[in-house]
Amino acid sequence: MKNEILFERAQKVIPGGVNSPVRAFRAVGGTPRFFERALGPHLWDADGKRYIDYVGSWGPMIVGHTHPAVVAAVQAAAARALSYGAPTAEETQLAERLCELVPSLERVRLVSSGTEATMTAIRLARGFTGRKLIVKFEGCYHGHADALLVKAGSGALTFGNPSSAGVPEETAAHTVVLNYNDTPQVREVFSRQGKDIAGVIVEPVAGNMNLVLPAAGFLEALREECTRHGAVLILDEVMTGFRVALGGAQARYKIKPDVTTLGKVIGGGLPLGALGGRRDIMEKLAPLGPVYQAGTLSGNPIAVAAGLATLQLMVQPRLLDRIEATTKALVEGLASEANKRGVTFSSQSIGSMFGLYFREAPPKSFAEVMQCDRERFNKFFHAMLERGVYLAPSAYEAGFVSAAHGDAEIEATLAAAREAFGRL
Ligand code: HOZ
Repeated sequence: MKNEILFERAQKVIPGGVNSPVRAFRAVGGTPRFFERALGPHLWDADGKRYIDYVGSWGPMIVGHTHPAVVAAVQAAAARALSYGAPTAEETQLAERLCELVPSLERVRLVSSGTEATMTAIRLARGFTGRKLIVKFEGCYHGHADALLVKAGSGALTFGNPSSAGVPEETAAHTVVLNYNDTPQVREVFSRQGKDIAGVIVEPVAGNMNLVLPAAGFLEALREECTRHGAVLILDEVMTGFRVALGGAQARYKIKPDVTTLGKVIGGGLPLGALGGRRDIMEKLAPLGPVYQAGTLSGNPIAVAAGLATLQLMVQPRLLDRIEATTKALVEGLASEANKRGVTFSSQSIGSMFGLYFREAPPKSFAEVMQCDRERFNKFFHAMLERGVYLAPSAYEAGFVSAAHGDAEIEATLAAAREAFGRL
């Protein structure tokens, strides 16, 4: 009951009652849960109900909620200062750690969100090449900067506004939208417009139209065409960074981008993003170069402390392998439960990210994602929620597992799924 009361009150002062659209539950219907605390793999809502969490704050909580080492680092940092608006040694330490883990990063700039990182990366690609066109892929979501809200995924897709109102046509005209995994189309566009393309931005594993893996040769083709035509290849690893592999999806797929955008995990649950890449490109950023970017809270000491502590936990031997195995057990278990009950369903995972699809096989394109049965997803979502499992409230989001999820959570989730599939 308390969730309902809180939602009603929120709607009187916050548009839609939420500060980020997907949270409003409009895609799945019903009342969003208002959370009061979280620990390890669990969340507790305002009514005191406990959930196994597969959203993980949309990705950041890879070591589990309120990990004692992260909380201690945050408390120690907060006791020293909340913000300086001036450099600290820890920012350099975090940049060094990122360069170590992701070898394509020669220089790193810390910002406060993934959106800021991608927005800056686009400006940088344009400033570096002196060109205007940006290539993106339908269903990929790169935050909410104007140039990137064209046929976007995530909430934009969920609510039927993949190209947002308020983005001037003149801005959208400089964004070329292609089909994810359509290599011939990429080649064709580069052969026609290659000399005008400033950069290509892509989620190396798409996680904002559910989860779609890159087809063999797709990322390689992007690399080749960008190199051939002098365009900047931007891998948006805000979601995949440290989830698909410790070195990001780029390590797993062996693709070296020119620029990488990061967020989520690198802030350990606090607002932090980053962009990094080739030195000659990154040094076009102010104060060294003419491409402007700034932020009062950039490199905030508390966010940096949370990020450093999280990455310190992530480098423990075999931690990622363990989360990957847990994620696999989850998706295989779900598919088997669906199968036993004759429900048309498929699933897949990579690292600690997963996708659930109400269709025969995992989709390979945006068009195939659109073929998933949304109504069935919504029913499944609510049946799971009732049974204490918190999935993303949209059929177009990837799911996330943390190091705190273990056999007990997987078993409990599969027990809930057994009943949920039975009710579809
Ligand atoms: N853009 C996020 C999902 N891909 C949602 C963020 C949120 O609601 O917090």
